[in-house]
Amino acid sequence: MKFSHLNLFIQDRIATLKLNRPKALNALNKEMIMELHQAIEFLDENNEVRVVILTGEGEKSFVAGADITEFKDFNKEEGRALSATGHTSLFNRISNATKPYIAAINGFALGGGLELAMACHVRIASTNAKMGLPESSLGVIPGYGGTQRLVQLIGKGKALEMMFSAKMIDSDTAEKYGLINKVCDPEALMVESLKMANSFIKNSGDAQAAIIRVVNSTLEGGRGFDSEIKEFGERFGSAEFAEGTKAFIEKRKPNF
Ligand code: DAK
Repeated sequence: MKFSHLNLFIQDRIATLKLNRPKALNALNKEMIMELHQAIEFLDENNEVRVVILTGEGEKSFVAGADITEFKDFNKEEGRALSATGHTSLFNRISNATKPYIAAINGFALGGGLELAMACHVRIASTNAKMGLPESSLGVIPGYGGTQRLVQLIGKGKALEMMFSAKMIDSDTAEKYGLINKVCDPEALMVESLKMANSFIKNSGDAQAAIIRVVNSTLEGGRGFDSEIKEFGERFGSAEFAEGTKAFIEKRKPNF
């Protein structure tokens, strides 16, 4: 398959899906979300592929969030609708995939980028990675499942601290919190990810698909996710959202 912002390689039953928009630190725009959706549909139906590794091109960034220039002018309805579409076409799609997804976090994983990594089933990060949900610094909230999946992974107290402070944490802290499964040197990231993928391939794919369904039957969907979509849309009408996104574009601190 050919994409503008993604590279897909398949070898020895492992697919590597690389986000490729390095000049914008792989920020997720609409086109990338659509391409990721197409790639996931294709990989889900491809019986040759047993595990998918999702990573970013370059050494600096996995995904530095949703593309701020694209959503800055949205109104409430556009924000709510795009959040709902993102949930179903990408984030929930990965979380409910029929095979394991490993996020290989090679640098910044911020906002929608960390939400993408959290939608994957497991995460390995390089020592230079930085993770955070900075949405409240833009006057918005995590809108792609982050409010729910961060709490599930690291617990309410630490998750709220990360969301309130909008600060990034390093890989060692993320490992201590349980946000990631493993840390390694940047040069070893793909080797370690392939090692983990191979350890999964040895076991039953049918059983793994069933494990994903059963684990997700209590953790995915439900009122928390619906409430996030609704509240996310509400933020788009606020003066603080206008100030937060304007400040980012003007490369200054917001005045809340
Ligand atoms: N969007 C657009 N462009 C981005 C970007 C982003 N998220 N992150 C970086 N870039 C661009 C920068 O503007 C810059 O472009 P040029 O100025 O060169 O044209 C280029 O990438 C390189 O970035 P920097 O020059 O800033 O690089 P630094 O090393 O100095 O800093 C950084 C790296 C990652 C700390 C910094 O770039 C940064 O703070 N980036 C923004 C992080 C962030 O706040 N991300 C957004 C989180 S909020 C939605 C659903 C969900 C969401 C939104 C909408 N809908 C349903 C509508 C989720 C929102 C988020 O993800």
